[in-house]
Amino acid sequence: RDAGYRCWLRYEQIRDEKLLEEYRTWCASVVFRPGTPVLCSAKEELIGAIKSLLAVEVALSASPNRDKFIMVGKIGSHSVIDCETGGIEAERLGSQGFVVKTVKKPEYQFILIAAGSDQGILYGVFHFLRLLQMQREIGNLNIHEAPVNPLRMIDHWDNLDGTVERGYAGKSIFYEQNHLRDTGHRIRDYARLLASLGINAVVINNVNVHREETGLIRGRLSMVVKMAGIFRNYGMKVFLSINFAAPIELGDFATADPLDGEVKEWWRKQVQEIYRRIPDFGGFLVKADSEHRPGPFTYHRNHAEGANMLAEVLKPFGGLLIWRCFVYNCTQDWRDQTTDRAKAAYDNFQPLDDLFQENVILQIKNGPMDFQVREPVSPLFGGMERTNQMIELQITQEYTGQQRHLCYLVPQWKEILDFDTYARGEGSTVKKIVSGGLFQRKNAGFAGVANIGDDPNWTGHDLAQANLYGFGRLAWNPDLTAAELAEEWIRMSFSNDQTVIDAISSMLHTSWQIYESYTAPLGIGWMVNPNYHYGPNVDGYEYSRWGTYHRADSKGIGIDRTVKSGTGFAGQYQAKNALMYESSASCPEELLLFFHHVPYFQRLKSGETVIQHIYNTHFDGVEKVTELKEKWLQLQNLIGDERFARVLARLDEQLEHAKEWRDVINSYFYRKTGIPDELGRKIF
Ligand code: GCW
Repeated sequence: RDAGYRCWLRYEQIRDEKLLEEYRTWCASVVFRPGTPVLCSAKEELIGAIKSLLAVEVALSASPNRDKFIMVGKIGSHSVIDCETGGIEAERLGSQGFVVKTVKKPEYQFILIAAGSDQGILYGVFHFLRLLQMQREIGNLNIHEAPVNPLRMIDHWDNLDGTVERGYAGKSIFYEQNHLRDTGHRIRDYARLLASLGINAVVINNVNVHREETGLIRGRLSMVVKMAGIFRNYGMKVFLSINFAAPIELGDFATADPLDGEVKEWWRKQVQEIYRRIPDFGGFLVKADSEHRPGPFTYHRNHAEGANMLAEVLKPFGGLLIWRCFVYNCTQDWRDQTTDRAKAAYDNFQPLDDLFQENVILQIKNGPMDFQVREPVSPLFGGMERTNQMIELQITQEYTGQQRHLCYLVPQWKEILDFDTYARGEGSTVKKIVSGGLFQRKNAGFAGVANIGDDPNWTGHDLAQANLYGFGRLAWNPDLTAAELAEEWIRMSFSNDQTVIDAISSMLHTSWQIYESYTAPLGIGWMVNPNYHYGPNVDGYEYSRWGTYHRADSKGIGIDRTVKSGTGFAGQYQAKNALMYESSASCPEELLLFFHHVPYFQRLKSGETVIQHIYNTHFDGVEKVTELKEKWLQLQNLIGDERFARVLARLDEQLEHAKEWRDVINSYFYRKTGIPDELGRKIF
């Protein structure tokens, strides 16, 4: 097995003799009576991990028979457990929280892992194993945890033919030639990885639902049944992306009008059959009227009418209907300077606030454009108080180096989650909106577009595993810091050696800004090769129909999105933010070109002009990649497996490619403006 395969569940044997002894005294005896599949998964994980970490045989029993042990069980299942958890209100733990606690009695001492549900126990076990892997003290534990976000979902853009849209780590681990791959063990290992983070929902097919995938709700339902079986054992519900025009495409109807009674009846029948075979089915995810996907617009119905029809059908079964807000005009004329893609989601959905059913959740991309290296937060967060919302983040690195460049995205996500929308005054952060807390909504949460494939190490770039890890942990608790998450991930995936932790942490922490510095400047985005979205092409999207322009000429660059003289996008925010973005003096500099068209000679706070900033950051970015590589080289003898060489190869590629970015961008602006670099460096 490839050293990258186990990710953060390596369970590498602990070398420190003292620690080993200490851990063994607690862990060699486990009291656990697993009665359900989820509890069996928890037991297997716990026993397997202890054996591997501590090289010890584990005695499993139904009741205490030693003076030190681990006790796992549901609150209400054992008098010893109840005696210790009596004071904890069920409310505090919720339906998925847990307790991990060291209990010291005169007769015996034990570590208790308890919860009100099977899922909670599974999460508690993984939490405990994280402590062991990180070599933490376990003699005085008193941990209570409950997830902040109700829905913690991974979205797969996998197609049945085995391709993965925007996948950079090989083929789908699920499908091949329209069948399930014979890799039940791999899907199970994937489920373990996700469960260890607290993920509780998985969308198993691409939001672009093509012909074959349309049949997943009917002819191919048995595939879904099998997948649901694997994920269920790890506490996850399976969701399907559906084709809004399925009533037509599966051959029965001439219309998919959501207000047509027969169409609704048709959906009801499909849903009934799905729930007959998968009683805990999660629900549907829908990309409608977006990038040529069908939707309610065809029938002059709005998104609420489209979503509610499906929601009503799912409701009796407890299903959710997740509706994406990625709706914009993808056939824009580039000459048209009044249409603004950034405004589209808000324009389409904000007027519908209050019209959606209770089991509908709007899934909103973090920014108003599309997962660029830098964007403002979508103004829909904080703009719809009476509608369930969840945030969609892109773990797969479509626009952030495609897992060939190092780009740790957690710092970016933290900025987004901590952004204050001011919807209910100060402190109305995005994280409080998507947790459901701010507007008291129970259906809310996180979705992340998966970055894994069938590469031996799951993510292509070994260090890209940190993004999946960070996403899942933030979905559990968005208050965790980027530094804490990096450290956890490094300790578990690589080593507890401080040199390794320091070096990789510093690489991760600087990587997003490094990537930003040699790609599109000051929040303008894009400048990539069309379709693939890899590699520099400043005008790649400039004269296209996708609404993604930079409007550079010989004098200036940027989009005027102000209310006063531009597209008016800035006005979609609550007053305080709208004002901040409206003026180029108060607009955060990293977003300057997103909101303003400015002359190249405009000065930034640093004193440098915009054009000089472009040159400087691009030269500097390449230098910084060299430093990344140097940091990694220091670890040669500390990471003794194929991961070392593999990451090194990616860093070499990144370095070459960063030079390409630097030279293409700098040459473009030098030629466009004729303004030389003040430092006289080589520009082509
Ligand atoms: O970013 C764009 C991608 C498409 C994707 C789309 C979406 C799944 O380039 O590949 O389609 O967003 O999010 O729907």
